[in-house]
Formats: sequence, structure tokens, C-alpha cells
Amino acid sequence: MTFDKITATLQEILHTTLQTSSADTTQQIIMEYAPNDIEKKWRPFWEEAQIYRTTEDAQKPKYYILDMFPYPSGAGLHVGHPLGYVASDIFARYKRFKGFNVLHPMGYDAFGLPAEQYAIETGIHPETTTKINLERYRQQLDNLGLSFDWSRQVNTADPSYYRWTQQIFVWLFEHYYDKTADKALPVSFLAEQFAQVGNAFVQAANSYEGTFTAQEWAAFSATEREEILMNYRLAYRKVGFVNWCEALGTVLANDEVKEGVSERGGYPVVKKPMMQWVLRITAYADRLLSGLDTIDFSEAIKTQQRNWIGKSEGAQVFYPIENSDLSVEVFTTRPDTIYGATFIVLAPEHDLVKNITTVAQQAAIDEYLAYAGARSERERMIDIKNVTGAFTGAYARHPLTGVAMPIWISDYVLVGYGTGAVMAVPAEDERDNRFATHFGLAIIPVLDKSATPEAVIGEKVGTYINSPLWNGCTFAEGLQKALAAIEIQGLGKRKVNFKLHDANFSRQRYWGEPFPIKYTPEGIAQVETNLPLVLPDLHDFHPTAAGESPLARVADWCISPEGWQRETDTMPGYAGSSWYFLRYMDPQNENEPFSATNVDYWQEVDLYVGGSEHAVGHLLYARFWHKFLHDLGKVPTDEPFRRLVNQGMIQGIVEYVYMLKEKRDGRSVFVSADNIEQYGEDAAVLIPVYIKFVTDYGSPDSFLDLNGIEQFKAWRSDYADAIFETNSYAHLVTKSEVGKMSKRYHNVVNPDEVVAEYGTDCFRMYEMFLGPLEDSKPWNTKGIDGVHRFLRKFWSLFFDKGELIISQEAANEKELRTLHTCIKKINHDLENLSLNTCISGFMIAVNELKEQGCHKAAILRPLVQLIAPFAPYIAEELWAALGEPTSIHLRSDYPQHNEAYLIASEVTYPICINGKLRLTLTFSAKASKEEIEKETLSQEKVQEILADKQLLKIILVPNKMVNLVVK
Ligand code: ANZ
Repeated sequence: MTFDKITATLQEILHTTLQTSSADTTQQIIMEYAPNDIEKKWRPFWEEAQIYRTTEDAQKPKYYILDMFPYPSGAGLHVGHPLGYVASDIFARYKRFKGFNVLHPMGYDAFGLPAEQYAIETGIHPETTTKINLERYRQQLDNLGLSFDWSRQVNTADPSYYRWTQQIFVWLFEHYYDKTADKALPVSFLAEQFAQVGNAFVQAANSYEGTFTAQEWAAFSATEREEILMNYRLAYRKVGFVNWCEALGTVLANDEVKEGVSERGGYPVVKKPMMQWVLRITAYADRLLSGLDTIDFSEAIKTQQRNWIGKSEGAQVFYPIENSDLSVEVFTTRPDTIYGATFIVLAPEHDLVKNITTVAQQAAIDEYLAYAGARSERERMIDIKNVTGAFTGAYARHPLTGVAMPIWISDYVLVGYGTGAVMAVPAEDERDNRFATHFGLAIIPVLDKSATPEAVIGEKVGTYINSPLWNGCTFAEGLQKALAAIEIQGLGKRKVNFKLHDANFSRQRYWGEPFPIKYTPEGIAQVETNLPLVLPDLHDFHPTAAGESPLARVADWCISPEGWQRETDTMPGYAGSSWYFLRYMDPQNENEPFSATNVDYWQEVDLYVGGSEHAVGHLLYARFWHKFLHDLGKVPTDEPFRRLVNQGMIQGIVEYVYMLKEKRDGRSVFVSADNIEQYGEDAAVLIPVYIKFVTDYGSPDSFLDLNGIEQFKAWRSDYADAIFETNSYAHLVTKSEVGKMSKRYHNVVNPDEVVAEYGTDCFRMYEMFLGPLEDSKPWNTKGIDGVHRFLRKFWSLFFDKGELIISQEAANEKELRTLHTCIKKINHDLENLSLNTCISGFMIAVNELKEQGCHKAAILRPLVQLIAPFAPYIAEELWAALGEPTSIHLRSDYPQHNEAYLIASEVTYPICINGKLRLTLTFSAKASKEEIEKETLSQEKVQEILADKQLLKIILVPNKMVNLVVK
């Protein structure tokens, strides 16, 4: 069946369903505003009629609106999650009303560490917990009136999905990045080039050190060739230093490590060399940078991505080591300062350290290595207070002056960046300067900055000194001369460096995609072609003692049909989420990840809504995978997401009472917050105990009275015998502030409860009403009453005491002005995703119509359409009340304003004399300046005042006021 046919059939089914059910729905119009009844009535009806089902309809323009799909954790949704979902849903509905064919899907990022950690603790299979959590999420999402096309749901942990994640991995493995073509090409093509010309002239992103000729290539064994090719693949294996967490039995990503311990559990993390699968994201660094200029992301996110990619241009320079054939290669962005280089610093992990350390210095170096090994990369980068290091005993020779430079190690130099070695220029670099000062090393100035005494270290001002080849030059000239000298004298070469690392892609974990890789007896990686390679069932989820994935214990799974060893690592969390947005375009395809037809239709995501915490993780990986798929000709666009909007966080009120750290006679002591001076508000003495009796946001700190204290003791029985030092009113004053919504603070609000009490529409509108979408703002359940009252008032335009009061009279000018002002505002604000101001726009309109006593269908009908994206239930019910036979959500005629209605036919002017209001006059809106002035002056009251005064001038502010200036 073609798409058109499917669409036509669907429309037919829909039409009949809607006709039949609307016939009986009119009989049972709900007369009182009872949100839960309205929801009960329409929800099954919408589901049955599948009104949000999307097909590839070539007759309509497409629009793709995507939410970042959730990891279904055990905690379920809190009111912060729906903020983005509701906003994108409103926009999706709006776009449908505007005639777009909207793709608005949802799914689950279902592989991940928490379910696995839980499995380790409880023995419950991650699949079981994931399934339970997933159902709970679905229930909660269904409560929010979201217009997802659930037939397109994806679940990254489902073999029907992950077989394609595995396939994309295979493609990455089978391709390399060709710098000349500036795209990914098949590795087979690379091998042909090696056979013809060797590797010296091949421009390819790689991690291979060394060169070979075509003859040498021909002479290599098959195994040797494979080992070389591995260093060119986009998915490759290498030994890397990884964050090893013994307690979790896994390697952690940098952002999973906080201050040297695992973010989860707080276990110690050390650096450990391990064979890892890695993705060569660095090959795409330039394109990931330049692509940012073509997409609509916030500047904040773009800056984070730019900094993360961290492109620096400079030079790589060799420093020969004295009394040895070795040399140190450094990367510098300031080759112009080379004459000021007085020592060399290596990263503690640098390979040379063990080769050059002298016997006399060995003990000092060993001691330092032990210290540095225990610090995380992040800690090393942010610690600028402590200057630490050790001298290797070796010296390098300055390539221009021949002076001997001591070689040190220090952990401010990172092993993974540049060459892991720096030429230290203490006169121009802060960190080098601190190091030199601390250890008493030489400092040679290279820029005379006497003309700008306020200039700081590193500022590129002044003229060069002590630099024979470019003395007297300015920075720009000096830099060019330095680069030329380095290249001409063969001391090194120009080099662009990126902070971005290739992305570690291995986890020693069970709950992830198995690698479709097996190893020949020679250890050569071969791809598995029979996909999916399904995760075997398991009962013990602990990693093995050797730190391998628990998969290593499933002996029969580990052996491929050929009798080869399978890879037992699994892919990380970001594998499945790097391409899910493409699968939604063609979710049931069994032959390929998505068809060319569908991806050509949907192209890319037009609007992506999600949290800013994914700035340099998911968003960068997804862009990388998408560009790779683009190179393969599988997707038409180079970027996956046209526009990105980051919703803010919904915060909670964190309320607490103070407790003394020290017990008194074995009893805990609580102190009223207004009585703490005697203890000094000092974290060492007083600790906050978070309570769940949250007070109003905005009100001053609250208190527990005797009753409150009893409640508190009943709730925290561990404090039942505590001492409560209340104030003179017998109150224990509490403190409250705006903070994170978290279980720990007992301030998590569950959307289900809010929906049960106020209804979905109210919940949706209130979430939007809280403030601008991108701002963080506190949730305050009390404020929801205002929105609830608004909805009742809206309802009362249609019904009075259970009776329908809609009239068929023609609308008057005022009513039309109210309506069209609202239409204009809503359209404008929706386009700008300014949803909070839409809600106030509705409130103004409804208040005005209420005052005008308007119950006219001519006004209410468009108003219901206007509000339908925000409050889909009430809109559907009132639409039926208006006698409409088909669902409002299938319409594509969103109201458009008519400018003519916005102009009032009459304007009432305040008439002032010397700024003082004397009377008001109403004029036709078409009245000229002269007519208004004439009429004003002819007024008896005005003439009376003017009788003994002199008129100096008349100020007329059109549509606002008239002021007569007199003397
Ligand atoms: C000499 C010099 C003189 C430097 C000067 C800077 C200022 P960005 O811009 O971030 O790329 N560097 C190189 N490799 C490093 C490593 N692995 N760990 C820590 N620092 C490293 O920084 C490049 C500069 O950072 C390089 O230029 C090098 O110090 C240092 F006035 O060389 B520079």
C-alpha cells in the first residue's frame, strides 16, 4: 500500500469513528467544568481514532519536533520533566493546526548504568526493571495530554533497534576519514592506496606512528596489515588510560568522575591502561566546529561545544635530549616565545619519563607519580593553587640557543592533550611562571611591555627582546617569523591541535549493545554479519574479577560459530541515542535503519527540545554520527538538528531546620533558625535537616509550632527523643530557599498528583505560565489555582449553571477587537516559543469577554481553536458543545488575525490642561489632528479655563491624549 492510500484509509476510518462518536458525544456534553470527566471521555476516543498517527504525506509540508527521550529511571517523572514535553507538544499541535505534517515521536533511552547497578544489588534483571519503569513513564506521559505518535516509539534496548546501532558501528569500523575528500571512505579504498603508494602521502585521520612504502606494505603479513588498518578506522581499538573504578568494576567517562571519585557511589577512581574501542570523533572536529555556524542553537551551547572541541593553532617542536638519541616533542600555541623557553615539563604519564629519569632522581619521580596517579584529569585542570612537580634529572637542548633546559614532570601537563609535553615559558605563561617561581627556575622575558605597564602575563603586546631572529617585531610579525624559522630549520612543523579526544566507546558492562565483533585466533577483529547479536540472558551481573564485562562469564555466548572469541565489552549509553531521531522516521523498517524515502521526506529535526546538560555529550556525538551517515549518503543533511531549545529546570523549595552537629546527652538538638547566632551559622556546628512541610515560595521562612514539631517527630522517628530549642513563641523557625527538586529535599512534586487534582489542561497551562521556557524557575503548587480559575472562567463563557449559553448573534466591534488582539498575540508568541506570555494573552482575552458578557459562537469558536494546542481536553469538549461534528485536533485552520479589527473606530482622549486632567472626549478614529484640536477648543469647559489665560500650544499624542499648555 502506498502512503497516500494508507493516509486515505486512515482518514476514512477516522471520519466514520468521529461521526459516530460525535453523534453520541453531543448528547453527553459535560455541563459543569469537571476536567477529569472530560479527560475520561476524550482520551480513549483519541486513542481509538489514532488522531496523532503520522504518515509520510507528500501533500503537506513536514515539520519534525523532537524531545530528548528519557532514560526510564525508577524514580519516574517529576514536574520538571514535562516542561519541555508540554512546550514541544504545544508547538507540535500548533504546527498541525497550521497545516504541517508533524512528526512528534517519543521513545526510551533504555540501556544504562542505573538499571545495571540495581541488578548487581538485587539480582533483578535490568530488562525487568526497565520494562516496569518504561510502563510507569508511559502512564505518566499519557497523563499529560501529549500528542505523540506512539506507533513510532523506539526503545534502544530492543534488539530490533540495537541491531541497527550495531550496524552503524560496523560501518564506522569499515570506514576511515579521508582528509582530501573531507569525508569518510571505505577502508578497502585505503588499503588499495597503501598497496600503490604506501602511507606517506595518504591524507587520512589516523593514530599510526611511522611510514611505509608500497613494497613494505606488500611484504607485511595479513595480521600486520590489519594492525595498521586498525589505526585508521573510525571505530578502532587502542590502549588508553581510562578512569578505572574498582568498586563499580568499570571504566567511567570523564563526566562520571567528580573530584577523583565516581559520581555514582563516590568510589575511588584511578588511571589504568586498557584495550578499548574508541570512536575517531576527532576526524570530524573541524566539521563539528564549522557546522555550528549553520544551526540555530543558543550561543551558550555553541560556546560549550567550541571550547570542548578546543581548536588551537600552533607548532610542534622537537627538543633533543642531552646525552641521548631521544627528543621531546612539544606542542605550543606560542612559538614566538621560544627564546623564553627555559625548561620542559612532561605529563607524569609521558612515555619518556621512564627512559630519561636519572638514578638520583628516581625516588622523587616515583613519589610524584604515585601522587599524580590518584588525581582526576578535572582536578588537575582546575587546581591552580598547588604547584607540584619533580625533576627527572635529564636535560633537553634548546634548538635555537643550545642552552640546556631541565626536564620536569608535573600534572598541570595533561597526557591526552597535544604531545603531553610543553616548552615552559615562565615569562609569558601563568602556569609556567608559577612553576618557575616555586622551583626557582630561570625566567627570560621575551616581550618588552614597558609601553603598556598594565599588561598581564601572556598578553600579546609590546615588541620582542632576547629573540635574535625577531627582536623589535610586534606579535603578529614575530609569530610568522617564528613559524617560518621552525619549519625552515627543521625544528618542527605547524600544527593544529584539538582538545577533543577520540571518544571511548567500551564499557565492561552487561546492559548495553554487544559489539558485533569477534577475534580471529591471530587477534584480528572481524565484524559479525549476522545481526542482531543479542545479549545473552544472565543471572549474575557483577563484572568479573579481572574487570571484564559479566558477558565474559557466559562461555557459550563468548564463542562465535567459527570458534572465535567475541568482544565482551558493550557499547556506552550514548550509542543508541546518537541516531534515534533517524529511526523515528522509519521505526518498523526490518531491512535497514531507515529508508532513503522516509529520510528524504523528513530530512532533519526542525526543533529539538531538551536539557542543556547534554551540550557536549549527546549533542556532539549525535552530530558526529549524523555527519558520518551523511558521508555514506544515508542522510541528506549534514546536521541533524536545525534548531535547539533548552528548557530551564523546575526548582523546588528546599526547607530545613537546624540541628547541632554534636548531640547533647545522647540526644539530637534542633535550634530555631532565629536563635542560631549563639552557635554561629557554621557548617561545622549546625547541619540542615531537610523537611517536607514546604512553605509558600516567596513567604518569609516558616516555623513549626508544637503541633508541627510533633508531626516532624512522627515523620522522623529517629528524632523522636530530640531536644527542640524553640524561640520565645515556642516556634522552631525553619529556613527555606529555592533549589533543586530532589528526593533528598523531600520537595519532589509528582505531576500525576497535580493532574489528578486540577486536570491535564490546567497542569499544562500552569507549567507554561511559570515563566519563559528557557529559564529555571521554582514550582509552587499554590499558584496553580489562578490557572484553574482562568479555565473555569473560560468555561463560563459557554455554560451558566449547567446550561449552554452560546448565542449565534453577530459579534460587535469590541468583541472582535478582543479576539483579534488575542489571535495576533498567540500566533506571534507561539512562533517565538514564548508560551508564558500566550497564557497571559488568553487570560486578558477571557477577562475582557467576560466583562463584555460575550457568549457568541462567532468569537468563542476561534478562541477554542486558539487555545486547543495548550488545553487540548477543554478545547475538544467545548468544540463539541459548539456543535462541531469532528475533532478539533484534526483541523488545519488556526485562526489568523485581521488587522482591520484591531483598529478601534473611536478613541477616547483624556483632555489635560497643563498636564491636569479636565475632561475626556471621544473621537472617530479617523478624525484629523485639526478636527480634534478644534473640537477640544470648542468645549465649554475648556473655553472657561482659557478665558483669562493664553494658549501657548496644543500637544496631541495620537490615540493617547491631548494636553493644552497655557500661561
Ligand atoms: C609555550 C607557551 C608560551 C604556551 C606561552 C602558552 C603561552 P591551548 O591554547 O589550550 O591549546 N600545553 C601544550 N600541551 C599541553 C598539555 N598536554 N597540558 C597542558 N598544557 C599544555 O594551549 C596550548 C598551550 O598550552 C601550549 O602553548 C602549551 O604552552 C600548553 F606564552 O607553549 B604553550
